Amino acid sequence: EELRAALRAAIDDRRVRLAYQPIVELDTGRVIGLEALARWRHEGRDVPPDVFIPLAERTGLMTALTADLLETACGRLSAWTMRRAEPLAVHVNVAPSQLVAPGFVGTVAALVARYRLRPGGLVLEITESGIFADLDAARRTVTELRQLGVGVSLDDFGVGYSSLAQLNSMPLDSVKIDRSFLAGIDTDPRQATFLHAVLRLAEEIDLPVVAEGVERPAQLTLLRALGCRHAQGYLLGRPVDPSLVPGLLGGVP
Ligand code: G
Ligand code: G
Ligand code: MN
Ligand code: NA
Repeated sequence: EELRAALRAAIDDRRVRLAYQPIVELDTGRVIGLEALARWRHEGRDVPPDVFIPLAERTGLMTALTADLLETACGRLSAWTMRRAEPLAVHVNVAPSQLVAPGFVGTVAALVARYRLRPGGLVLEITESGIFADLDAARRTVTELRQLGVGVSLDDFGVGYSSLAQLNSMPLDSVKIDRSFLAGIDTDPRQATFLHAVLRLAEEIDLPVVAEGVERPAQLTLLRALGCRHAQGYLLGRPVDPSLVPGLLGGVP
């Protein structure tokens, strides 16, 4: 209850921050996207998102938090792309409840207009549990988002229980392969075979893939050999403060 009040105040004062982790095109090494990850410092320590995101969900703060973080991320995106020719995407995680919340698409539409976001500039990361709570509602929302030029990526791909037929019926732009699929690929041939199968599957249904959780050079080598084009992970870049992002983009800070 105390923590909830503190979180409420932090949202109201816009003190929940975003760190940005690069998403890299493996062929060129270029940063093509940034995943925004929420960070909250409370009484001198970082409260992990695994704690405050579920707290916000449980206590009715998620709509306010999501609106605040989306606003922050879109503002940054707009500033970072102002004098940039190459496309850049900022990915924002959207909790399952928000995807089908009344007013969500309207909130996003207002930001797209206000910041004049380019198509594909904003990408929302959703999870299978967000999709399957209400499949029809989710499909409608995803369709509307795409009409606004907002990308939709399925996060944590492979760990859920969705049938491929259901996934295939969702107009997604990409999938992010959960890092558990990469964990042992450089030491265990069976894991590598499994990842290969997941990559083939995504290719089969025409979905671009981002591999998550690349920590070691050997994983990167294998991903390249398997034809994976985009990846994210500590080896390629940790989540950083927004002030460091222009440096990552190769521009003048
Ligand atoms: O860095 P990492 O510890 O940031 O994040 C832990 C978990 O919290 C991940 O599953 C991530 O998707 C989730 N998360 C981080 N930021 C946000 C956010 O802004 N919104 C939502 N819904 N989840 C987030
Ligand atoms: O659920 P989602 O994929 O949004 O979660 C992103 C989480 O993964 C964040 O907590 C982020 O800090 C973390 N993360 C990003 N790269 C790596 C990595 O290379 N290794 C590990 N263990 N975690 C990572
Ligand atoms: Mn994510
Ligand atoms: Na993920």
